[in-house]
Amino acid sequence: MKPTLTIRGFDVFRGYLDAAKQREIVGNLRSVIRTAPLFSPETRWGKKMSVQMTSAGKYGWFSDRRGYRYEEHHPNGGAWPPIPEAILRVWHEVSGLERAPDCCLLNLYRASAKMGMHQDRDEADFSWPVVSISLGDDGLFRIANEERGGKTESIWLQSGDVVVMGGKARLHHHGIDRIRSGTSTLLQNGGRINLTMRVVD
Ligand code: MD3
Ligand code: FE
Repeated sequence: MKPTLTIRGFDVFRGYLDAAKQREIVGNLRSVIRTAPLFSPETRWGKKMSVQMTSAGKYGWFSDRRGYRYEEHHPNGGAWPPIPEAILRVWHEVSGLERAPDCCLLNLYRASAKMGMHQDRDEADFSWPVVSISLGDDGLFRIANEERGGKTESIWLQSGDVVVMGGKARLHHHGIDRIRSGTSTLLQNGGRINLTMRVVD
């Protein structure tokens, strides 16, 4: 399948998930959150992130003053729930990989939440792609370079969009500048959910 557009090596599949599929996935996520409640991680500098998170899969992403890492347990001590089938299907379809991801990280952005520019480098092998699914309100996604600084490009990600970050793009800096509230009715309380599937080991 061909991406709608490619921006700095990121393949964007616009409207990949129709409304019914998006609702199915949101239903699955409600059960994930019941088992593994959302929390706001602390950065290395002890500041609470504005994004709320949880995970599904063998590993979940976690952060506190000790640093960024993957953990086999939720901060409440329980195992992370399995990654829902409908989400795994998207990974296999767009990546073409047989191997399943080890982690599905769920980021919830309420109206004023954002995510600063960063690289994802807590995984062991950067040759595996990362696949992202956007649900709910539009989010302004900013893409920079592998090196710090330099020119950036932005695109609005909408509910149902899927993005594949592989190859050289895997180590590009990126972030979410802002959320456009009220652009989607998918989530009862508004906001934006982003799912990222990763191979961790
Ligand atoms: C490029 N999430 O969870 S998704 C993240 O919308 C993250 O919540 C953003 O950055 C969000 O780490 C952006 C797009 C994305 C995700 C992972 C990447 C881009 C990526 C990993 C490597 C390179
Ligand atoms: Fe990231």
